[in-house]
Amino acid sequence: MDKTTLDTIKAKAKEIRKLTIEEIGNLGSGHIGGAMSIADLLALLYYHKMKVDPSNPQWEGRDRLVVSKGHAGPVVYAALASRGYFPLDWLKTLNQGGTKLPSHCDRVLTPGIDMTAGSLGQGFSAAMGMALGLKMDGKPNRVYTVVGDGESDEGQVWEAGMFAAAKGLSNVTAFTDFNKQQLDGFVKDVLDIGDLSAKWKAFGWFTQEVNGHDIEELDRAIEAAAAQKDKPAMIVMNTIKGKGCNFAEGVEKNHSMAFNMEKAKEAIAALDAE
Ligand SMILES: Cc1ncc(C[n+]2csc(CCOP(=O)(O)OP(=O)(O)O)c2C)c(N)n1
Ligand SMILES: [Mg+2]
Repeated sequence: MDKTTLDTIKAKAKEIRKLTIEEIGNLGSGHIGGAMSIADLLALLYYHKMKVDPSNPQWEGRDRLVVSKGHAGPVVYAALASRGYFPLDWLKTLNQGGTKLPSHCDRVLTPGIDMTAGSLGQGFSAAMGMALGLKMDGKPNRVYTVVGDGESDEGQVWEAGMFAAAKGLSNVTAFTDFNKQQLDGFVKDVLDIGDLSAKWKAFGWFTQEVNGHDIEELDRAIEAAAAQKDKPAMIVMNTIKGKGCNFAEGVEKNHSMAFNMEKAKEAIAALDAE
């Protein structure tokens, strides 16, 4: 990746973070922690890696993205608005009456959302079904999907994982947002998932582990995943829940937080000063 591209993606990741903080601050509360941990990934996917056409969200030739941890909706909307799928103004309507941007992703309401999610485990399964359909049709589209580490406590994730390996779904690139925290606390305390990479490998997936905030490392892992001929690919991203939001990063109770615009503006100013 050349320096100009890298700088652009980093700038977009920062923009996506700022839009997300503002969007949730405007509403007064929301899932800030798990939103911030995937901002770098979304910037890389939407601005560099995925084949998409924001002016035609349903374009048949597009790559698909299923954010199975559907409570991260606000950061996906920030990325979509930033990329031009819909006006930035829509972000002010997050989770309010009549909105097209509900707190959890909804494929019927929002241009650019490929799958409804929120009931943990289901989006990931649906992504494997999409990939099988595309493969059966001989289509070149890739399916990208993001699953949470707490979400990986769901048995359904592992059933879908076993299925994808058995069907040789090499058109899948999945990411685990391994931010070590879930709703009620640390993943290791709620239900320890142990060595995630070893587990995905044992399930027959081509598995890599990266720093999920290092754009270049992520980019290389996505390239290696795309080169697979007969296996689905899992990229376990070590991330920090709340990354880049000064009052959420490194905090124990950062899953869903209540905060106002004043606090949001302070966090945005802190990001700008970085
Ligand atoms: C089937 C199901 N059970 C419980 C919930 C409630 N819930 C929403 S988010 C969440 C924690 C998810 O943790 P993780 O996947 O680690 O998300 P992140 O840290 O990325 O925010 C829970 C338990 C849900 N949405 N769906
Ligand atoms: Mg988590």
